[in-house]
Amino acid sequence: MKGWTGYILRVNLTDKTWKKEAFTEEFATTWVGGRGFAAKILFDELKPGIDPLGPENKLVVALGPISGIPAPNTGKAVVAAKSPLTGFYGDGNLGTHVSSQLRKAGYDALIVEGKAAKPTMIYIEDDKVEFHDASEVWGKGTYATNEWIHKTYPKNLGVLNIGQGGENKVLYSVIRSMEGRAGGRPGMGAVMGSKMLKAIVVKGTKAIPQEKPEEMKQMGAAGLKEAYNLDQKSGWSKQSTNAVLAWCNEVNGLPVQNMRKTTHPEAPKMDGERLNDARVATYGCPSCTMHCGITIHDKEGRESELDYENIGMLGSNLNVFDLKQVGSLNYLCDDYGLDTISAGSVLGFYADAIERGATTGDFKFGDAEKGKVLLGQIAKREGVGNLLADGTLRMAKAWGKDSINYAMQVKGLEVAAYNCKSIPGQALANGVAAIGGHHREAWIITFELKNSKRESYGPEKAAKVIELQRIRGGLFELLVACRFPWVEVGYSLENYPKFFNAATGLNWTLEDFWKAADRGYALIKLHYLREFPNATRKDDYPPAVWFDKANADTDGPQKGVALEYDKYDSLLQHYYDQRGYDQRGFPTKELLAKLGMQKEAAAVEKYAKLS
Ligand code: PTT
Ligand code: SF4
Repeated sequence: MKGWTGYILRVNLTDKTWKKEAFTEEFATTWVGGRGFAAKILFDELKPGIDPLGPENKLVVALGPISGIPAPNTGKAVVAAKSPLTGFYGDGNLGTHVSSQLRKAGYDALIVEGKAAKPTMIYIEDDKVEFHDASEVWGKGTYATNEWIHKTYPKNLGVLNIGQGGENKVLYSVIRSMEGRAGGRPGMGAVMGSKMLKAIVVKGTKAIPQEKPEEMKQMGAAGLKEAYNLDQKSGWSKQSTNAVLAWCNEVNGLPVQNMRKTTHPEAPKMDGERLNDARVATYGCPSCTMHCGITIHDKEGRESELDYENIGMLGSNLNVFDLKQVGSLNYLCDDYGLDTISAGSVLGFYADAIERGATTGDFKFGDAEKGKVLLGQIAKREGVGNLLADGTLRMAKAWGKDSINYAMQVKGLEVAAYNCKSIPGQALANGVAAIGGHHREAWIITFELKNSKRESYGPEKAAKVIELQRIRGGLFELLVACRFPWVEVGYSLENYPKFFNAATGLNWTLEDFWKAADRGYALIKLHYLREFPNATRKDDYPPAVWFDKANADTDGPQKGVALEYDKYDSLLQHYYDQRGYDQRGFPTKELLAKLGMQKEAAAVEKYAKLS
C-alpha cells in the first residue's frame, strides 16, 4: 500500500503508553484520509452517550494521502473528536507542519485518549513518544505557549496547542498551530483541555511512501507554481478572504447586529482594500504559494491576523466598524484559543438578549472595550463568562423567553458570517452542514446570487449544495488540502486525482471521490442519529430569526424578504431526495448498502431505527 504510511499512532495520556497500529488497505481506500479517517475511527471507538469532556473521548488528528508532499496546498490537518458543543462528531481543518511531520514520523493519523494527571505536552519523534510537564504554561495563552515550545523545538516542527479557553473547557475553544492558524470550531480545544493536554509537538525523519515519487515531485512543483501565478494574476491574496466583505455588504448578506441587519454604511471601513492598506505582515500555511494571512496592528499595537469571518463576526455582527478594535478582539480569541465565529455570535446574542429583556447586563452593540473584557471572562469562565462559554444554544436555554429564535446556531454550532434571511441556498448549506452551522462545506452564496435566481427554493440549489459538499467537505477534507487554490484562484480540480494517483498508484477519478465523500457525509449523519435517536428534520433548519418577517430588511432591494418555512422545507426535501435520505434526513438502509456501509448501519440500529 503506497500513498498511505499504513499506520496510526495511538497515545494514551492516562498510563503514558503508545502503540503503532497498522490499518488495512480496505480502510484506506474506503475512508481515504482526513475527515474520513477521523469519522470512522470515532464511530467505531466511541460509545454513544459518552461525556465529550471525559477521558473516554478521543482526539484524532488525521491526514490524507497527499499530506506533507509538496503540492498545492497540502499543509493542513483535520482535528476531530466528539464535540462538547454539539454532542456529536465535530472537526476542523487547520494549517500546520503536523501535516508533513506526522507523515514523516510514519503515521497518517494520531489518536489521543485518556487524561493526563497534570498539564502535559506530548512530543512525538518517529517511533518515540515523550510526555513532558507543561505546568509552566498552563494558564498561559497560545502565543506564550508557542514561544515556550519554540525555545526547545524549531519552528518547522508540527505544533498544536491550546490557550486558556481550551484549558477551561470553553465549548467553542479551538486548537492553534502556527501564526494565524486555528481550527476545530466545535470545541476541539476543550477536548484537549479536558485531557490536560496543553500541546503536541511532532517531528518526523522518514520518507513519505509514494508510488511515483518523481512524477509527484514534478506535478507538485508545477502545481505550486501555477497556484502562485493564478493568484498573482487574479490579485486574490491582496485582500484574501476579506475581498468578500464589500460584496456581502452590497448584496445584503453581511452579519450586522446579531444578524438583525444585512448591511451597514460603515462596513466598507473594514473592507479588503482597507485591510490590505493596514497590512503589516503576511503569513500562511506550509506548502502554499498564495499566503493569505494578513496581519494588522490592533488597537493595543499587537499583530493580529484577520480573515473575513473574523471581521464579520467580531466586527459588523457586533456593530464594531473599527478594524483596529476588531483586530484586538481577534487577537484575544487567538491568544485564549476561542473560535472567532462562535465568540462573535455569542457576544452579539448577549447584546441582543439584553436589548430585548431576555437577560440583564451592561454590554451593548458597538462596545468593543466591554467585548474585550467579556472575552477574558469567557476564556476563564468568570462571572457571566461562565454561561457565555457554553455557546448560544445553552445561553438561550438558560434565558428562555423567545431567545432561542435569535440564537444564531444550527445543532449547537454558531453559523458563520453570512446573513441568509434572503439567501435560501446558503441557509440550506448551514442547515445541512455535517457538523452544525458552518459555511465551509457549501459556500453556495456566489452561485446563488450571481448565476441563479436568488429567491428560488428549487432543486438546482439542493444540487449545488451537494456538489459543493462533495468537493469542499469531501475531496479537500479527505485528501486534506486547502481548497483556496480551487475556490479562490481557479486551480483545476482535475489535478487532485492526479496527485492522489501518483501517490497511491491507484486510478481514481473525481467520481470516486464523490462516492467517498458521500460515505463520509452518511457516516457523520449516523454519528448524529446514534447520539440523538429522536432527531427530526427540524434539526436541519437554520435559526428562526431568518424566517421572521418582522426581522426583514426595512429598505433596500431585500426589503420585507425573509425565508419562508414551507419553501425551506421543500428545499430541504429536494436535498434529502437527491442524497437518498429519508423524511427525517438520514441515509436509508438502501443508500448505506450502496455505499458499502452495512456494518455501520447495523451498528446504528442498536440505538435508532433506519428507514
Ligand atoms: C474555520 C473557521 C474560519 S473559516 C475562520 S476564518 W475562513 C475562523 N478563523 C479563526 C481564527 O483565525 N482564529 C480563531 N481563534 N478562530 C477562528 N475561527 C474561524 O474558523 C483557515 C483558512 C480559511 S480562513 C478558510 S475559510 C479555509 N478553510 C478550509 C477548510 O475548512 N478546509 C480546507 N480543506 N481548506 C481550508 N482552507 C481555508 O483555510 P475550522 P486555518 Mg481553520 C486565526 O478551523 O474549525 O475549520 O473553522 O484553519 O489554518 O486558520 O486556515 O474565512
Ligand atoms: Fe493556508 Fe491561505 Fe495558503 Fe490556504 S491559501 S494554504 S489558508 S495560507
